[in-house]
Amino acid sequence: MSERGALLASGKVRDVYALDDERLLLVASDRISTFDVVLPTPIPDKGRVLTGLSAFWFARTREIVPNHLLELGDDGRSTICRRLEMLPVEMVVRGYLSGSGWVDYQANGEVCGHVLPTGLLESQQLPEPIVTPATKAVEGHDLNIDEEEAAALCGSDRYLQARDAALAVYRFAARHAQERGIVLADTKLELGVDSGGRVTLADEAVTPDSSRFWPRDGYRPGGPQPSFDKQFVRDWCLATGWDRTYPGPELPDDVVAGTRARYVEAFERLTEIEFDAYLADPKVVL
Ligand code: PZK
Repeated sequence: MSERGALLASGKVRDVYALDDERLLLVASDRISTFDVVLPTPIPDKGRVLTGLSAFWFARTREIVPNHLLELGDDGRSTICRRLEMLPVEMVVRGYLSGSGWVDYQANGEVCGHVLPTGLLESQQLPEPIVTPATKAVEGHDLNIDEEEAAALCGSDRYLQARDAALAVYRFAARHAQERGIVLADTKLELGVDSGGRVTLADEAVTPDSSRFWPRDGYRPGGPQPSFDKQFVRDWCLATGWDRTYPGPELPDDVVAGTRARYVEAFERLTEIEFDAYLADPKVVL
């Protein structure tokens, strides 16, 4: 047992430690994954960008839904969080038709039981944002379910509270992002229940790793949109002839620098805070 506590869960790019019965330590690394493979070369400060953005959204949505954030670390990449009883489903909120939503829509005109208008294009904005729950399977292989199944897994009252919270957070963040030149196509939110029974937002929130961010300039429905943060790295990796299997290619310095610049640009556009100010004192986002 280290002073970080016991490792509770480990993701591809971050770790969770149990500090005590009530608190967790979340640590975001600089690792980057593309096509579900973690690349051997880190992107400096990527973990800080994601931690800072999450803390920014938690601070600005706390009136909409309570969240698990207790303390933002001086290193900018770790947070102390309230330990929750996590819901067994992830809430994906989709404002645009992309990814598995587009795949499912093409197959039967529905996404997780939401019947959508006919004739929608890939990446088109939906008439209203929808919640498409998914069960937490092996990472990168979440299984979409319909809202009836999600309600059965969570309890219908809890499911409806979580769904309403997720929709409200998406609407707030999508409007904020749109006003700053970024389309928030969709976002995956994780919620839990605190010791008082309150549905509470957890994990990271509205980061480039949990969401699709598209540059508003150049947004054209009718095909896939370039990812704000990862397109540069994806294009470079594929141009090497990489077959998308482990291990991925090592990144050259210019690709590392270009990718870091995109993450920092997303942070600065969304927060309107200079990233150097965040590095000097992470609490500026709160
Ligand atoms: C919790 N994860 C997901 C997996 C990660 C994160 N506040 C909380 N209370 C209880 N459990 C969790 C949280 C949060 N957040 C979330 N696992 C446990 C996860 C792998 C790596 F960093």
